[in-house]
Amino acid sequence: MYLYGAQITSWKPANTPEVIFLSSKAIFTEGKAIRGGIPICFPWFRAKSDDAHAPAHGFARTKTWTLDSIDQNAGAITVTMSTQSDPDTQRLWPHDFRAVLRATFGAELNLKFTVTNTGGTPFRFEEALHTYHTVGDIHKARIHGLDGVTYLDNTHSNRENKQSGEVAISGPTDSAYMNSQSAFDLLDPALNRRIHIAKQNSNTTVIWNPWIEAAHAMSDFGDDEWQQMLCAEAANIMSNAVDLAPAKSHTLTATISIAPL
Ligand code: TA6
Repeated sequence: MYLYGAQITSWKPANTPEVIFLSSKAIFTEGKAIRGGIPICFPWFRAKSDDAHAPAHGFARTKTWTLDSIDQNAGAITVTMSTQSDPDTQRLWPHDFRAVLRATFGAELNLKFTVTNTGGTPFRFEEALHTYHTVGDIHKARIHGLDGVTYLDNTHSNRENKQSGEVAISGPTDSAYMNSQSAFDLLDPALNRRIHIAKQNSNTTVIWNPWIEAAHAMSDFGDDEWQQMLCAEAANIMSNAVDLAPAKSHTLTATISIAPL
């Protein structure tokens, strides 16, 4: 886990391969997002709607956070990091906030991302725990638990669709499942495992795989790495964005656990 972006890049419980994917080409340079791990997207997702020059996915992932505490409890380690508004963030987003990530590494990986409005006016924000999962073979992987959910397909200008059955990845995939709080499973026959993702206060689930062309176009991503990763993100984006009144807080929680298939 890095202070840079409060970004987790590895979680490997006993007796199972690494759960979190990190690109072999990831760049660790100020101002550049780390390719892989669990980037925190905040306070907007993808491009900023009113400023095409603003950094994609907000500024939280390219900020250096503060380490608040490390606690050990019942065989698990909880790391708490925080960041807040400053003149740089104000230039991009004129609001006062404090953000805290509380990450508990144990038999499960539990993430609590809390945003507090420390200013005097309400604000609206988007957020995502943009988790890159390691998969054994993307062609065989499936997402179970989104059947019947409406999603916006970002590979086709956010065209609306309805999920039927399990999600299979058979090409470039960038889907936002809206108004969905339900838990879901990433089924991975190649590694004989099920990654279970439960979430609270998250109304969007984003599923992303760049596939071949986009993989080639990313200099910080290996040309063939699209076959070994899948992003499954607990989020609140677009019509699920969060409105926060002054002095109020919002906590998005995601809990990742592993089981045999
Ligand atoms: O979560 C999916 C997504 O929003 C895609 O649209 C794609 O752009 C991906 O994130 C990666 O974004 P990045 O800014 O890290 O290259």
